[in-house]
Amino acid sequence: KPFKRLLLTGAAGGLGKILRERIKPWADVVVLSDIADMGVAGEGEEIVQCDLADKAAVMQLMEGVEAVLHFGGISTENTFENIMQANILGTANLYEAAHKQGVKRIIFASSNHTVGFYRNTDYIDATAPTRPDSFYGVSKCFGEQLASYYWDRVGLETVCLRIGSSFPEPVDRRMMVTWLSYDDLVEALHRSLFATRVGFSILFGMSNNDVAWWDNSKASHIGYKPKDSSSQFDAKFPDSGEYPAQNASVTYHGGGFALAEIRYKD
Ligand code: NAI
Ligand code: 15L
Repeated sequence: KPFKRLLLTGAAGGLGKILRERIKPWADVVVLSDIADMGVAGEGEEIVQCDLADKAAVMQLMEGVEAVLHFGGISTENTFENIMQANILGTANLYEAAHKQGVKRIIFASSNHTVGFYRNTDYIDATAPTRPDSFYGVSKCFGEQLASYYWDRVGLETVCLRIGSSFPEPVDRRMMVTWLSYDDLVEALHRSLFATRVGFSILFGMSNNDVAWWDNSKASHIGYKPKDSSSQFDAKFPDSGEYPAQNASVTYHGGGFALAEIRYKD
């Protein structure tokens, strides 16, 4: 198998549970980590329950690891204080441990909320300045900048996968644009892990949907080829063709995140 030890953080989460089954062929041992319970380790799995904000624990977690799929953290808007611990401090601990342990590449589960304040009439590529729509989005921008720094300074490679909406199917009209099927998520991760050279790259994680807000031409070296399209769900959203909509929750790329209250602390 290509890797001896591959680490997946966020293994107890929605995407982590899907990936746990799908990434087994990529490594002799998949190290699964989360702050939450992950059940019993199967064949070829090791389970390490820890808080990413705990630097010593993350250092230990990283021993012998060759590559990381970093999906752990708070995945929607929250207070700044909570986001700071899990996503900002947690991601900094992860990068420092990865550097110290000689990890070659990290795939960072970034988010469309790094650019969530662009409007549904904007079509952007990876060179567009970030426009986060939430503390959550700001924390993902921090993660991306940290990845850029570790690449330039010590040659640790990262693909920042700016995931749109990765769920079994779109649940609203906005997700007809932002949807990333689970199969295409796995394809994006596979290409990102095994492309010859990625340096610091940004890849938008979306399926081959009829309407797109994001242009992946700057990431052609990764070779990501989505196979699914949200068009298979057209019947659920018969007015999708009328994009852009006049509904506030789809005014911005980030949808409702851009409209949420600012909550600094609990
Ligand atoms: P999720 O919330 O289901 O999973 C996140 C996991 O991280 C949870 O199991 C949680 O226990 C764990 N976690 C939270 N704080 C932690 C801490 N301090 N230490 C260790 N583990 C901690 O979210 P989901 O949907 O599985 O997303 C996974 C990743 O992908 C997240 O980083 C999210 O921001 C990102 N993402 C997901 C999108 C989606 O459409 N599902 C879209 C864009 C980004
Ligand atoms: C995200 O970043 C979240 O993790 C996910 O729960 C969805 O809200 C997704 O973005 C989205 O924008 O649909």
